[in-house]
Amino acid sequence: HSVAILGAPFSKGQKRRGVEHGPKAIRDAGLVERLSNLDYPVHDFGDLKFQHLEKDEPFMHVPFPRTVGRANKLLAGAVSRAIVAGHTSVMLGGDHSLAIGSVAGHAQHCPDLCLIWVDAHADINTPDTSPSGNLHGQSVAFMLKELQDKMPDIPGFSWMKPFLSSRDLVYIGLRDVDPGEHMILKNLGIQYFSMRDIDRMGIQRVMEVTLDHLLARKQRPIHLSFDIDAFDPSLAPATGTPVNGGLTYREGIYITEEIHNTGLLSAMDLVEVNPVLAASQEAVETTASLAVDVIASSLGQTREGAHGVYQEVP
Ligand code: DIR
Ligand code: MN
Ligand code: MN
Ligand code: MN
Repeated sequence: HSVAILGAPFSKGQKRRGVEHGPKAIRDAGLVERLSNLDYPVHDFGDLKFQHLEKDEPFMHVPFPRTVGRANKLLAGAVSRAIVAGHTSVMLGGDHSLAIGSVAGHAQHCPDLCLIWVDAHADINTPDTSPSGNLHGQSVAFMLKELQDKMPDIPGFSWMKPFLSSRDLVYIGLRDVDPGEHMILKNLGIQYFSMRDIDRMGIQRVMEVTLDHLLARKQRPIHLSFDIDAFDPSLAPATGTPVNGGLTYREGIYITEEIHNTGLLSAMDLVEVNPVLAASQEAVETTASLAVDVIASSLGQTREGAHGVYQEVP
């Protein structure tokens, strides 16, 4: 199995500048070299080239709808081609609106995929419930079949249709959920683990229930969408919407190790690394190097070490 790295330097799903430099920061932290220690080929396909639109009027209070829609259409095609070519797709954001295209592209060839969303936020607002209007807080709402009649026709998104059922989604790390989002989570009965749930159950039990919920009926491809702000801001300061009380390093890596161990990870996103918002170069490097650890661990780097199958005991 091989890995495809797709850079997505894009920031119009929210209003702060800088998150478009996420892919470069993550590569500079040594991503490709770290993945070359694992035992499969890594192809870095470079950065996608997103088009700038001269005129893109807001839809209701949602900014840049056509720009975000078009970027995600391009990304969906790239992810879909990577999956068809037999790669595990690794998308480097960019803001989290990019998950729309990444998961949609993955679903084109894996319609039975399930989605694990690791984030401080639920990103399940509709334009009506969204306090900010920002599309990076609405990504999941575009995907869910159950929200179809709550989603207006937003310009730029006619290329896609909702493709995911609410029972095929699990959240981990939530601690900043808007009132309208909480209503959606409850009404649709979506499985989620807030930071409070992690405090109560422990991350080991959280992962057991997560994987059981998604995989007990049948084994199917996993899409992991990892927002770096799921981590505590002390570990990931360079991000647009940090929220106190996040995942520890060990909780984050345990999540990705367990996902790797299923053998079912088929595509992932690592989003919201924003090098411009860090207080220092050190803060940028801390955050980007954490992102590299998350990706490497998702793809099989272990903390206990590993020896190759053909290696002899000295
Ligand atoms: C908020 C923040 N719920 C919104 N969302 C963020 O704008 O919809 N997502 N920051 O990552
Ligand atoms: Mn997010
Ligand atoms: Mn977030
Ligand atoms: Mn392995």
